[in-house]
Amino acid sequence: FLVLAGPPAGAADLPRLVEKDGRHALMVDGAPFLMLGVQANNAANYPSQLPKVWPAVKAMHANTLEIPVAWEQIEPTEGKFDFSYVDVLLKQARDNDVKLVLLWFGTWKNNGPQYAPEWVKLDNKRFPRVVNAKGEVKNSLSPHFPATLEADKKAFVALMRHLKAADPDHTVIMIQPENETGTYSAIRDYSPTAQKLFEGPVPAQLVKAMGKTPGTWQAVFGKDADEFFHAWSIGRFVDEVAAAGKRELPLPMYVNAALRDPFKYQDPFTYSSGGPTWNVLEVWKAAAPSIDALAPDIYMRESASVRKTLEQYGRADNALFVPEIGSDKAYARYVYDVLGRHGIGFSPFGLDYTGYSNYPLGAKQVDAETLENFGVHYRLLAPMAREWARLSFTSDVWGVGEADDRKAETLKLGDRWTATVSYGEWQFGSIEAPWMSKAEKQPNREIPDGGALIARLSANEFLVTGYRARVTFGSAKDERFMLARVEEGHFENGQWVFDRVWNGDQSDYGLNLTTLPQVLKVKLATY
Ligand code: N0T
Repeated sequence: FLVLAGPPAGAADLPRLVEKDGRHALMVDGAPFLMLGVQANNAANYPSQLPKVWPAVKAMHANTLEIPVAWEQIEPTEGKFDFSYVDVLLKQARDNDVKLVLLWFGTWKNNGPQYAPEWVKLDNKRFPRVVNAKGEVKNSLSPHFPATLEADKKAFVALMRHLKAADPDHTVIMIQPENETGTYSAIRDYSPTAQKLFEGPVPAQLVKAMGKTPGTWQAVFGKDADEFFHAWSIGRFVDEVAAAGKRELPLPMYVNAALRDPFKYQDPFTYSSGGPTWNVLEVWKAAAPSIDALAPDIYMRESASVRKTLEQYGRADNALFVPEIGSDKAYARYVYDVLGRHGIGFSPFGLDYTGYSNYPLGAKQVDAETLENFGVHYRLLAPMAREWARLSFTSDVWGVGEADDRKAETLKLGDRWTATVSYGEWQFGSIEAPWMSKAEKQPNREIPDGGALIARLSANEFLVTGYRARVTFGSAKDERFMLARVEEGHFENGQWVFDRVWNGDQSDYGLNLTTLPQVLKVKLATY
């Protein structure tokens, strides 16, 4: 027989973001990967800081570190590149067995070019800034000048070319070109160059994608014209940067959004206008086909706002990925909402020991306890991360984090079964005895921290896990039903290992998921 050549030895599968039937998977080493991430603080991007980063990654049981690569550090002098930090980072990530997501801090970092080299950010003539409607020059660079695009693109391409050579095993699994693009206190650029474009026709690509008829921006989009123009212009810029980088090394690339109010109209002057906020997702999709996902940075605390945001960004044509979420305890349980909606990854921001905390957005301080708020969930999920990612890509999954009102929620598991997830109860049912104090009857925690996940294994079988929640199954059709078998086990090297059967008190009053790492396989039946 002829033995046909397989992939060349040493060339690992390239990470990819794939979609099937509206579900998504981040493929890493050829299989779906669940990213249990953490983002380092902003100025952690130096070799001196890395020893303060890895211990936090480890303590949280995270499998991926998101960390910046700054334009100013790789190209301090135009045309002279220095990848020494990137090389140290790659080596240490491998030694720590942690995957990387690199954040390209270039033309836009929270709307401004602070992370661009001085030869860029101090040269207004060559790299013009946005001028707002009042004629004020803002710090944000304008997306309309080819010199800016070419300079950013050249540096980003050099980075991707370097990665191609320096990272054959793909320790780097995703790239975020730019960071929270857009402009604060200007809806768009009103400079003469921009104005001329604004008065011209809307590009055919966008007209078609939005189902409109051709015309000027004002004629086609009315009151949204200024913001859509800025979003399109930044989207096109970022797409060109990403596409050029992908020609070197086609890693998955996503962009992150500084969010606007998820429910009601917000004046674009008051948020990062032009970034991928929910109202311009269509514009960004049309402008940036090289971008694999548009992703929300979540710093809203209310569970209703978080869920609304997840609903806006988790779409059949957009993988749900949360590259930043606040670092304090109240945010941790949202990992269950994200995964329950087929999310591919989750990453609290700014958890390391470099000595910074972004309160009031996140935690007041970063210490072992802060890390453990996320660690309790990652410790549970890490051993089953691959299994979960596979189920999320190929099957039905559900999940909720404890809502602000602490109330029980009933999930519909297809048309035959339901699961009610409840919190703050004793394991032995909801019996109230005369000797119980009021506080004992309602043993709620100060901050909601519970959640549960369910995945379909077959028509009547489900995988269940969670933290400080009770899962009570039911029949959606009022059939007489029972838990035929509840197996507790754990995953070892991708294999299910049976530990015991839960029965009697352990299952008569619902399945109580505690602070222990519990994973169950539940078989439902009727009688
Ligand atoms: C985030 C982070 C970092 C409700 C803030 C959030 C990170 C960037 N920006 O620590 O700077 O690099 O992506 C902006 C949140 C705006 C305020 C929202 C109030």
